[in-house]
Amino acid sequence: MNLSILGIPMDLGAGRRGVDMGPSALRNARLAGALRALGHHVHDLGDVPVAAPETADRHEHQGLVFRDSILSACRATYQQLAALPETVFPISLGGDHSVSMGTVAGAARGQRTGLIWVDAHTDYNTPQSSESGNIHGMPVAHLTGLGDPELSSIGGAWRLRPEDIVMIGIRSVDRAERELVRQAGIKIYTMKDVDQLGISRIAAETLERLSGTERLHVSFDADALDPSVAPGVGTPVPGGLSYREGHLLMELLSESQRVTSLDLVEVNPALDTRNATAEVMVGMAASLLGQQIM
Ligand code: HAR
Ligand code: MN
Ligand code: MN
Ligand code: MN
Repeated sequence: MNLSILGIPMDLGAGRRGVDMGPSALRNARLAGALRALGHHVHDLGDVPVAAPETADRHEHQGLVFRDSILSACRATYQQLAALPETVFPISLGGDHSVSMGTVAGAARGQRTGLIWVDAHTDYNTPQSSESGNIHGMPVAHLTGLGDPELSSIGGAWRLRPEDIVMIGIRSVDRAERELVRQAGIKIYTMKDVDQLGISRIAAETLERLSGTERLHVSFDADALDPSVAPGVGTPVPGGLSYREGHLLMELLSESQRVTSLDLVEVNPALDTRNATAEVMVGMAASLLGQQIM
């Protein structure tokens, strides 16, 4: 496959600084080399320009922290990805999870797209429901058209349908956010579901549910994994996916040959131990893109 890597070194959407170093950490963990070893042609597009928090205008546009700078970076991300040929598989490197307002819309290329959101959090807050004002808790709501009108139209008139979203690994949802997710009808597999059903069944059900979509995007937030596996994240939540559960999910999605784009987000080297979290995430990408045990 032709893979294109795009970095979005942005931490403006998160409450803690440091995820802007995520793209460097993932490249240093030999992302491109690991994917080339699987036979892919890998092209690195470099990084999207992002304002630094020290110079960006923090002013809270209707409670949205750093909204204008995040909008600019997500628009630039969208434009780069939307311009790629349809046969190219984009891998976007965050950055905090607000980057996905640009990556999912761009990777969709205007087509009906299924979204597999692997995360401890549902990231379905609106500006009204958010308790923090941090935009990384809001990207999915905006992709479905809720919230700030400009953040929700980064991909023009394109929208993600709530019935085309599946979330896996969930274990931290704000009170008002829970109501929004329920109302939208998004399919959620909490960690309780992972424990009870197992990843194998969840992967099969997910693929079945999203069988009507033209494209399939995996957005992998490092905090979906248990903090013992992925310590370098800004909002760790105990009780996450094990190393093998993460890999098995990626292996089963890979076997389907239906996935068309990927995000690796929320890797925070400032909170990490010897780049372990970036290395684990590179392994997840390799499993999604064909690495096999035998
Ligand atoms: N729900 C909280 C908020 O909206 C926490 C946001 C989640 N943080 C992330 N994204 N790392 O998944 O502020
Ligand atoms: Mn090339
Ligand atoms: Mn997230
Ligand atoms: Mn998260």
